[in-house]
Amino acid sequence: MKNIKNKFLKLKNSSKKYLKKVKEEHLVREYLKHNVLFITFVLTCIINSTILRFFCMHTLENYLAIKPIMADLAVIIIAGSFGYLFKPKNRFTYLLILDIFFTAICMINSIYYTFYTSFASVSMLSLTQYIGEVGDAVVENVVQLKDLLYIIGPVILIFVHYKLKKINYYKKVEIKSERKKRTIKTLSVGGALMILFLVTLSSLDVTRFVKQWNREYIVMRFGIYIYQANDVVTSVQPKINSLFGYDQAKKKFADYFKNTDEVQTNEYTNIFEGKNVIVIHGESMQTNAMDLEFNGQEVTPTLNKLAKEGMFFSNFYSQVSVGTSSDTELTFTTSLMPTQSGTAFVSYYDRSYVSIPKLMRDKGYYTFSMHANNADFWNRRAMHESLGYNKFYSKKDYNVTKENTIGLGLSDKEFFSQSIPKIEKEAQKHDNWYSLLIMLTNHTPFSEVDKYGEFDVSLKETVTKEDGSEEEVTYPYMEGTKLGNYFKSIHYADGALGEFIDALDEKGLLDNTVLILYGDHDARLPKKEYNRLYNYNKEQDSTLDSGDPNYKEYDSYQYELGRKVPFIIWSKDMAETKLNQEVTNVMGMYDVMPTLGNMFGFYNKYQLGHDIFNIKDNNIVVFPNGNWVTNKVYYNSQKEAYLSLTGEAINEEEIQKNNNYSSKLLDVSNDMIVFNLLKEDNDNENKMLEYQEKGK
Ligand code: GP9
Ligand code: MN
Repeated sequence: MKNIKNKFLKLKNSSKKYLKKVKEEHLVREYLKHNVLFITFVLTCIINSTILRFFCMHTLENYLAIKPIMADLAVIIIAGSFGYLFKPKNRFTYLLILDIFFTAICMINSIYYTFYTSFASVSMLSLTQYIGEVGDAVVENVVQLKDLLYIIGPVILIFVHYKLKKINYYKKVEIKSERKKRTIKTLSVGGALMILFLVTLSSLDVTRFVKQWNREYIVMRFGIYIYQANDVVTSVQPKINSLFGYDQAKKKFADYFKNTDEVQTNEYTNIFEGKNVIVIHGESMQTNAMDLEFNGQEVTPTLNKLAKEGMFFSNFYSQVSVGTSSDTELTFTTSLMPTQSGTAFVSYYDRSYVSIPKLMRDKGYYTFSMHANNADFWNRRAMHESLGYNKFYSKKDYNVTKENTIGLGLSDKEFFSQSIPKIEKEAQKHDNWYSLLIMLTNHTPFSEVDKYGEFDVSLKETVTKEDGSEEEVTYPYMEGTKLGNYFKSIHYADGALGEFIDALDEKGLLDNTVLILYGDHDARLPKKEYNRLYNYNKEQDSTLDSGDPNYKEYDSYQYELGRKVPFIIWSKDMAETKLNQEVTNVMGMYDVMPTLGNMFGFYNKYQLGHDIFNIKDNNIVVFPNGNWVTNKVYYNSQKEAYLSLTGEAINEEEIQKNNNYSSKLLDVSNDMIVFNLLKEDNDNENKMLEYQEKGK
């Protein structure tokens, strides 16, 4: 301790001395005098990147954000520092090239943002059609004066250089032997700034950076230059991944699917043939919320009603990796698993997929998706096309204002109500249609509680007092907790869903329609709050002691198994039919495509899941991290531990067999995406369709 104190004092003294020296010897003035060109370079680049953020994201918080300035500055200084290695003339050329490069990044992003309200990605360069789109728009009105403003940066640098040359500045200040020293000193300043920036990052910043799906967020935290560098890495990585191992992957793939040719039927085969479809992507909806009531009020009355009247899969899991929402979309539509690195939506959007919308399209359906968020979130603009949606209604098709926004974007109630006329229009134009609506409001951090409407999550009890009179006592219970806020939020989303179904019915849009709803993933809420939920000690407003006779165990297994999400198939007239049932066999998102395929009459030879009505209690749900669950056992691959779900002893051989099955499945799935193994099949199929078309 004493040691640390001494060191601290030493550091304090030496920095004091240094500051004194700086003051006495006018070091700042001297530095400025000797580095005019470099300083001009730094200033023009940092002003450009700040202007870019200023034009794109107009909130006070964004204007004043220090993190992106620090990051941009560090990058500019580090890159520019190498200029000192050159003699002045070449140094100018070097800095000018850098300046033009940084300016180009700002300009391209500025134009891209004007058009797409998001930042540019080099991976999109292969999408020529978008360039075409942008090209047309450029002629019309996309390049605005503000996008040209950035050019002033390099112009100033050129101007300053010639001015300096004129007054013989370089000859006066340049000392050849100092070049290396100046480079190292400048590099160290840039490096120190970068370290300072890195330590300010939160874990959320880091995960968002890795996922690269919310580009605005990354630019706001990491600055435009780091964003673009990260974008290049994420765009190039899939290309590198697919360079090696193609032959082996192809062989494994052929082996895996060699016995899956025959189509199995059951009592639900073709039961929905010809029906229209509305798929609802229920953001962060968890099954455990459906079982709960607070003071006699259900948390999710709409979901409960749908589950009661329709087909409810109560032992159902999503299978997401870092791609969360987008991973679920992938697995739902293709019966493939998320990729082992990156996310399919961002890194592998240009692969060939066999998907529900494509197969429905082959059956004559018109397919469209709807999400009132930025179309570039999770790269949906590109990926929804790859997945076979004819049309994607995104933020630009909705009226989004400050008033109707909650959390990430347009509130679910508004989203649904503005979607109705769009669905109506499509329904009038097309005999058969398939749609996907992606909800948004029930998204972490569930903090805009005042916008969710009234839903009390306290505990109210009526007690009889000594004099016989009754009094209502309120205990805080889940009020003020994150889990409590989640219940308020999902209650809001559930209400929005209820209103939507009523409105659809009023318009007659439910008459020949099947509604399919899934929760996209769990809400990732703290385990200890579930402990409070299930073990509330109202007298002390705390959690019951584990020794208490009423204590219900909620360990990490319970928590992991509690991540179930609802999956419901519902239509207006289903309550009286054999379809009205609860399916309790364990099922995963990858089983949806085979199960629905049988019901609607389409088939994907390369599905990884199974029709739940064929596989029944023999099913296994594999998670991207290698965990898996069956009706009998849950296996955690990180801990290499398992839990029997029936109380029966578990056979080690079975664990081994399932581990092998899981790792094979995950490998094949990953290879299919990375090496684009479905391309040939799809190409052949397309040729077949063209041939049939021509033959008509
Ligand atoms: C983004 C939304 C949320 O548009 O779908 O994605 P998530 O954070 O849940 O993956
Ligand atoms: Mn989600």
